[in-house]
Amino acid sequence: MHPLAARFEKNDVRALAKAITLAENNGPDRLELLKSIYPMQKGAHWIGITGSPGAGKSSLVNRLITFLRQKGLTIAVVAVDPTSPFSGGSILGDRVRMADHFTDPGVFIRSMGTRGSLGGLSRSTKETVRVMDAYGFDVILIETVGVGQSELDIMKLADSVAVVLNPGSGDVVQVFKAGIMEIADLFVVNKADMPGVPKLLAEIEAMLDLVKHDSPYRPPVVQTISTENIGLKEMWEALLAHKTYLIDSGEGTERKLANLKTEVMEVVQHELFQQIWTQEQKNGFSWLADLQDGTTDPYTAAEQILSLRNQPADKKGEKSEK
Ligand SMILES: Nc1nc2c(ncn2[C@@H]2O[C@H](COP(=O)(O)OP(=O)(O)OP(=O)(O)O)[C@@H](O)[C@H]2O)c(=O)[nH]1
Ligand SMILES: [Mg+2]
Repeated sequence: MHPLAARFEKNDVRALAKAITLAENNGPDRLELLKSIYPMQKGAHWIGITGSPGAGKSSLVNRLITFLRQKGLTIAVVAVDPTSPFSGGSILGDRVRMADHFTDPGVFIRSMGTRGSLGGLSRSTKETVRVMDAYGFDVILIETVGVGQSELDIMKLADSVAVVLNPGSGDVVQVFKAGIMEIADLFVVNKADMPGVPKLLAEIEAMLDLVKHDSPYRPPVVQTISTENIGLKEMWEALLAHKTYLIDSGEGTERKLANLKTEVMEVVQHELFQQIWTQEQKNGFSWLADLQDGTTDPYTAAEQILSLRNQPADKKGEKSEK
């Protein structure tokens, strides 16, 4: 077993933080760690929380943490910011907002940006969530702004996806266009203290009639005012009901298998890229000069890189010696 994983059993939170960093930073024993972690997972409820910027996702997460802590549950949060290469901006706001929980050992918060994930944000998010699950948190909340394909991919890894909408925002059209509708398991009408709630509710129902008319599961809609702790109980009950549905219908198993397939292919893609990158770094990107001279083209160069990878190790040695 990887030494960091072994320290999980003693509830060593520094080992948890280190393990996530190792998973993110492509350390040499990254795969060893992840292999140790995988069977240690305890089956936490993975909950995705998505919605437009400023919809109140972080406020909801923050209040939900307090609510769930009162029930004796432990919670980990991954705040993903795919739009920013640096963990600044809105994540900084989240950190401040979630600071209430900083001293609580039953709560662990981690923010992630695209930095370090080499374009595989959904893969690295999944690895982080798995590490958190192995550590033993009961609930894992994954917050991300729902704007693009990478966010959609991230949300697909969750057991239950909550989409946060606001009255008077035109959110429904956005959600529909972005394809989020299909992956939503719960709609949260947050800022229900603002005008326009009945209109938004009608829009959501109309959209559900269109998209989910032949689906065995119709996502429920709950109203919240996160700033006043209103609707959290209903939100939590809806999430629990969805988890029960996943188990009873067998859909949970199906989803997990589909996700595993994607995950393996993502890992292959990532590891292959890492190998080739290392190989080319060693060879000093030797084709670059030919490209500059115009004696080769990007496609031939790529072919040569790939064929070099397929050569037996001894031949590779010969090549790089010359
Ligand atoms: N009136 C009202 N304001 C709210 C409610 N929930 C959140 N807000 C406010 O909305 C603003 C945005 O809240 P956040 O929780 O940061 O929203 P977010 O979705 O996490 O934002 P990003 O992470 O930047 O996308 C804050 O000023 C909150 O105080 C609510 O129920 N009612
Ligand atoms: Mg936020």
